Amino acid sequence: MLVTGQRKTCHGGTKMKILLVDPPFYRFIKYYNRYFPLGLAYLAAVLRDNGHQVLIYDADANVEKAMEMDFSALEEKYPEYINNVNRLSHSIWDEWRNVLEDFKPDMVGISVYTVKIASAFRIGQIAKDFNPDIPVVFGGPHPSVKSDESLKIAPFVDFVLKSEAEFTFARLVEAIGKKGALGDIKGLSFRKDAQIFHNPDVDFIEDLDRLPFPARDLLINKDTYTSEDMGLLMSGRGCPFECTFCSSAGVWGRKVRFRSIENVLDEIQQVKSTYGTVQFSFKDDIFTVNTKRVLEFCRLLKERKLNIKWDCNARVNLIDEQLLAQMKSAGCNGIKLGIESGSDRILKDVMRKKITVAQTKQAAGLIRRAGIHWTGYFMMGLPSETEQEMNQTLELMRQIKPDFASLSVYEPLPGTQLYHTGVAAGLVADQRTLDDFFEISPKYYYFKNIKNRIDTMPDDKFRAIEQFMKTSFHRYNRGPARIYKRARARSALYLKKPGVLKNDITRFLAWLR
Ligand code: B12
Ligand code: SF4
Repeated sequence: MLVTGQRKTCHGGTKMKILLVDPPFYRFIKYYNRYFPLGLAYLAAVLRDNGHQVLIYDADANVEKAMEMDFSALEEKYPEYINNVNRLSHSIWDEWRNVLEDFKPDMVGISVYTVKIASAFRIGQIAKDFNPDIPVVFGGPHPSVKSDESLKIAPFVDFVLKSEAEFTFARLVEAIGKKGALGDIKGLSFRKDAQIFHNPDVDFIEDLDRLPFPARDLLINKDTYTSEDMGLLMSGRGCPFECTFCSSAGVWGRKVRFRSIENVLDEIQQVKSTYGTVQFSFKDDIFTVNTKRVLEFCRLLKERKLNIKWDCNARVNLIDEQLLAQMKSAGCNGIKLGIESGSDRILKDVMRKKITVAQTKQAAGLIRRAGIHWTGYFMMGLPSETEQEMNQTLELMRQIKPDFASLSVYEPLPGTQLYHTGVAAGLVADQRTLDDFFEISPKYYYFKNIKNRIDTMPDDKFRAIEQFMKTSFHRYNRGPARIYKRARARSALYLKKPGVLKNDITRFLAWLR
């Protein structure tokens, strides 16, 4: 494969221009989205350390003023998303062509989440139209478990790097530059002479402190993010639980690995001094998975006097009074909990969530008493779930009164246990064609019968319940008590950074529309 514009690096290898892309999704439907691609920023940092010239194009950062915030109506916009993906003259695709033209990359890497796969394919296709010699690499949660499908159906995808990919990507770039062997790069899948090869799985990085800090400075549009946007970070990787709907293990495995607390605090300090960030958000699957470590983190954070606010994901069975008090006094102003269901049968037999409704109620009481703003994540539409069980979920939400309640409708994510059970039961389509992804709404990607996504009732009945639940959740969140609590949780931030208040008001008005 011929690669354009290569030069020698100071290490004697071949220096490449690598463009990393987060495909557009929310932007196509004008929804609020300010998450910078943390995974790509990690990859970029390692590639830069290896002497390559790297840029990150976050094609999904929505910098326009008119942003939609009603996430309960998001899925209704999916057909519009698919239409826009298929409109090759769309301004976002022109923007992508311009980015290619300006940077002239030697290689393109694309981050792929299942919901965004149509966009990811389009990004790859346009890159190949621009220059057929550019290798296109897929990575991220979706291809980590669907590498074979991606390579089979998309001739413009050359390589897939599964799971954690910082060091394997650097090795792939080196192998391509030197025209070296690909067979010993773990986690790599590739096509050669029309045949697809899958190398053995990656060895996870044991010592995460070996990783450089994410290269936020390599985001093409870094000036369009607020200081708060830059505050995403991860203190550890992996989750030991085995919830049947969740795809965490496909990326990180089951063993939890932690960065040292000093390393995490150094990153916080660096981001604060570079971007003025005072609100951080931990994206670890479960930040409180090791409660002793969290207590130590809180102690050292206070000792360093970094004076920041932060939020994180936790689990109802992994919080207690002492922990919450320490977290609060160290600046924690937000906790997100997966509540999922109001039915113990669904929690136990279908989700294997290893929590009970009683534990949830107890945890809700603890957080309320601790005075930390909290979000509850709920889910409906699981296989075998009845109308009565869906009602129990709504009832539980009203009883435990989270400060914000988020509802998602179950979809079978590749690689999850429920996905495999669904395939065996004939409810899940294991293979999709390229055309499928450009035609079907992302809501139904792997459902076999898109006209009936649940096995306990006819589709029209399910849709009516779904609509009722979504409206109920949305109304609940718009209640004055909820709005007041959110503003109160962030009031210290407003004093530190009046700009945050302005942004919140803009978002709030968009959400009320
Ligand atoms: C923040 C977050 C979000 C943000 C947006 C993230 C974004 N940039 O778009 C919000 C809140 C909007 C969100 C929404 C949703 N999310 Co989300 N989210 C996360 C979360 C918590 C952190 C993501 C992150 O930054 N990770 C940290 C980085 C370091 O990891 P990473 O991105 O996976 O990157 C690593 C590898 O995957 C790989 N890699 C990634 N990209 C590339 C590219 C190349 C070229 C290569 C070689 C490698 C590579 O290398 C990286 C470093 O090792 C993850 C869970 C988690 N802890 O990872 C879930 C997760 C990504 N979300 C998930 C889901 C299901 C959703 C929703 C569909 C939920 C819903 N029902 O509404 C929506 C839809 C999102 C959308 N439209 O894009 C799933 C994705 C599963 C899948 N198969 O796609 C995850 C994994 C959660 C889970 N455990 O199931 N999410
Ligand atoms: S849902 Fe949460 S607790 Fe369950 S496996 Fe996924 S990350 Fe872990």
